[in-house]
Amino acid sequence: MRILLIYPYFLEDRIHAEEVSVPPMGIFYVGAMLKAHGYPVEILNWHAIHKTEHLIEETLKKAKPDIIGFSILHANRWGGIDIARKAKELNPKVKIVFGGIGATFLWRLLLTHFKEIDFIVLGEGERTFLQLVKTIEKNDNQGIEKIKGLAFRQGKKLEHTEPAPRIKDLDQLPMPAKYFTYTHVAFTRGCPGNCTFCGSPLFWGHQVRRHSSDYFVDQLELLYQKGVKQFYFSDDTFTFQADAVIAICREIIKRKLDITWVAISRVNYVNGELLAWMRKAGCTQISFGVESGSKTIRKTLNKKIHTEQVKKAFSLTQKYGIMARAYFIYGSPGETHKTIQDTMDLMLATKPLSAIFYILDLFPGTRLYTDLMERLKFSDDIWLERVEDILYFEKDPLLTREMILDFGKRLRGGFYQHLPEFVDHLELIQDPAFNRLHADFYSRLAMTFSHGDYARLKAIKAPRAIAEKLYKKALQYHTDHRAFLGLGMLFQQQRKIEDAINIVEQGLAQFPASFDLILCQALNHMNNGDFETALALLQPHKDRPAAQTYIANCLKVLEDRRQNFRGRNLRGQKHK
Ligand code: B12
Ligand code: SF4
Repeated sequence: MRILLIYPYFLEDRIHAEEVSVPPMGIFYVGAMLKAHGYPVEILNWHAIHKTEHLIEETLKKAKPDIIGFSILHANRWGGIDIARKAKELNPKVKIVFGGIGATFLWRLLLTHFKEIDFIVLGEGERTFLQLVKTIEKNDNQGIEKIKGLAFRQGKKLEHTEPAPRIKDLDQLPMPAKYFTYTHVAFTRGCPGNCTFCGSPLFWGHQVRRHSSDYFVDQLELLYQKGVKQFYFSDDTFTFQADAVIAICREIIKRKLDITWVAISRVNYVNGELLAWMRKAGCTQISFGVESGSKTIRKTLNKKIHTEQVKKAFSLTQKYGIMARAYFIYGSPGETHKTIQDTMDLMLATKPLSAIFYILDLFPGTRLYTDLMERLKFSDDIWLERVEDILYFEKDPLLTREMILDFGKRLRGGFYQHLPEFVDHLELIQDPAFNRLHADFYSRLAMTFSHGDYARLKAIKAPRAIAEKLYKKALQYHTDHRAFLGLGMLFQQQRKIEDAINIVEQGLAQFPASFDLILCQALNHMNNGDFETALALLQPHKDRPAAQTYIANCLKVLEDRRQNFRGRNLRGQKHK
């Protein structure tokens, strides 16, 4: 049995490509389950394959799969359908299986209208898919009906079996890191929340299941050994069980895993002790769903959090030097200029250093969607249109596109306008044990202003001045490689070459082996016209491609100078 697992493409390009470029974590779990049972599996991240379309056919022809499983989030279902169609054209016998949150909630529609799909795995996929593969291998058509958590066609009828019981002990799942390398990991499944716009509650259930701390850290360690240093913890509410998270943090520290990670949580699931451990174990950012400043809208969204909890969680998180990121949603039922002002007020009170503003989206499997469907009397057939998604306001006569655009502009504008104040307002806990971490926090933040997202946004005034201030703050706490380099590069951009040389010199005294600092210093000297010093710095690194270009530059200039000098001398001699 040759099995391919494919993460298909979305229809629209994203401004932030990283939102869609990483395959969902689940595809690795499903793949690991098959590998552990001896099946050859290949995972294809085809989020951008439509840009080189010929590769689809070429790859399928070469791989000759017997089964293809697709990981479907709602918005990439058309990519899955297109690829499935092509695969069936090439080999009508190939079995096409859709799984994932987008397939689970639309299984009827997908099986009714898209004959190229043979099976849909409903919900948690590992066990059901394994059983399906075994059954297909045995050619056991009767066996299909005994597999729990499956939907399929039988003649003209659609069938679905009873839901598969959720896996109680997640540690029983084969560890994906033994077979694959990836950066997104999840400790838990399920969320204590029950927000009306979110598909997670119905998909995963309300009971939060989790791995043991050891399994989770073993996974991190395996990936770390394979070279992964930055992780994205994908849990809905990573900090759901504080003691388990603290155990993870202790273990990361004990095993000396030099990693950084970001996580998602709810404002009512953090406290000082927990945040301190998280920071010490490498956490750099926590994203919190704040959604709206209007209590009425939060109620409509069933986001059970209070304004005071939001403020407290943000100030506490940032005190420990963890970037607190706010997710806001606008364009919700009942949204008006007044409720947008409420959101703005909450944002001003919360002072996040990062904020993402989403327009409320309609997803099958959410209460918002089901309620609206009942109220407006439409059916799942709306998804037969070749669109990625439908935004809530498109279905609400009280909201117009113009209003939504204006809301978004106001919120984003307000955030960028006030961001410099939020930065000034930062107050970190004063504890020498955190000095090195605080330096790291400030220099990371500075970097977003000097070279990252904030550097590119016109709406933010004087980002480089903010960066300079932050880099200097970092160095007040501790020597920090990123701060030396960042300042060096900033000064270089501003043509303050003497300042740049000074600060990089200080950096090199602390980090003499840093090639980045050496390169920066070499450039400083080149900018100063001192090519001999630059060359002397670069020569020991002549094996590195980045050094080679500059070495060639220096040699050329020095040679030209020599030639000129000789020319002048010769001309001078003739003159005499
Ligand atoms: C972390 C996260 C992100 C992260 C990382 C995403 C990633 N690629 O890993 C970021 C921030 C980048 C992100 C982006 C987006 N996300 Co998101 N995200 C999540 C979140 C919180 C966790 C995902 C996760 O790791 N789950 C744990 C793993 C184990 O589950 P899994 O991947 O679903 O896999 C299991 C099953 O689905 C199934 N399965 C999956 N694939 C396959 C394949 C086969 C063949 C089979 C048989 C089974 C199967 O079996 C797996 C194991 O049991 C979920 C909510 C949730 N809890 O699921 C939302 C969620 C998936 N995201 C959502 C959305 C809308 C998005 C975006 C479209 C947002 C945007 N505006 O662009 C993008 C989509 C791009 C993308 N590549 O994911 C929605 C999806 C709704 C929908 N019906 O499609 C969710 C459900 C949240 C919500 N609002 O309802 N997301
Ligand atoms: S939005 Fe977040 S808190 Fe609410 S149910 Fe979904 S994952 Fe949980």
